[in-house]
Amino acid sequence: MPSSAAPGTNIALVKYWGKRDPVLNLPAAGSLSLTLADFGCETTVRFAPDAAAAEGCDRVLFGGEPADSHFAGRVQRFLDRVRDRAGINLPAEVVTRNTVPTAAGLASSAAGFAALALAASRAAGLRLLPTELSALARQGSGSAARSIFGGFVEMSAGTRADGSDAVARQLADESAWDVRLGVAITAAGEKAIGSTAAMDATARTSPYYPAWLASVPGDLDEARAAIRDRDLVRLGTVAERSATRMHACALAADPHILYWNPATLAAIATVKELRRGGTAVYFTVDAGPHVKVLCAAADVLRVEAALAATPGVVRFLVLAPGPGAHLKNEV
Ligand code: 2P0
Repeated sequence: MPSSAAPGTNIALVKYWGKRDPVLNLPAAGSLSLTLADFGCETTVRFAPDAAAAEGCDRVLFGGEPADSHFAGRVQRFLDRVRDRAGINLPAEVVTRNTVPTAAGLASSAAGFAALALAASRAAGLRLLPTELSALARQGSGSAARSIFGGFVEMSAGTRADGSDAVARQLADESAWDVRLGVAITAAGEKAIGSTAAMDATARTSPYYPAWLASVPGDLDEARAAIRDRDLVRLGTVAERSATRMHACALAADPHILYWNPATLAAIATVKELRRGGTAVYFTVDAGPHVKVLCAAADVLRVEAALAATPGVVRFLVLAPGPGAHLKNEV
């Protein structure tokens, strides 16, 4: 039976940047994120003798076209883990499309591997617990472990060598707090350097990397407490600090890693201007030039008006907290 899953992506408020084991894809520190509604991908998987694209090769379609060999290889290696676990040896067909607006430059491996973990495990006959799905999704992409759960989610670095405790858990569900995540799109196109390679280069060459890792547990404590108390000022403050420290650490790599463009800085200036005017809005930036902002739902129109009018911002999207990954026919 084919299985379809359509999780939302997630935006980290305490960032993941660095691995303790690149083979098992274990993070070097924890992270904390907000899962978003309707902003991810939809993936259908079926295992069948006729599913192969060629001998020994799964068929992977992305947006209706055969996926490039890099992505198809990453998917096939992920599916091998699922086949091993389910004890099957059938080729797979994977049909995936982004539900992110096209050309937004925001396609995310977080939603992609969360969808693949759920859809592929079900299609292979497995019924995994959410924690097991999170560990499986993590092996595709670290941030994907978080998109298994909705709302506010914490990912643990874990301490076990096999990574079984490097999983996410939900802190508060998507209806717990009426916040909005806005995305100021500042440029189209591929990012300068993929996050996996950039994390590796940062860990090897940035003199600030140990200090970055040492700062994460305190930020997690602070963010957890802020979510518990629904304290937007406290959560926003720690989110900005985590993002700027992550980028400072990457910027200190050799050669440096710089994701920001002039519009990134202009959007950050707008956020600070809004705050001076009394609006509680806070920014975060991932491995790309776009600026994400966190604010109360009641303030989002004012925030949108200011950011959409910022020079270099080509589009502004407003997203609400969303549920965790679920099968499409089992809502
Ligand atoms: C995050 N990012 O916490 C951080 C902040 C980007 C910046 O997780 O190597 O695609 O596949 O585990 O999950 C993006 O990294 O990296 C990411 P891999 P992933 O959201």
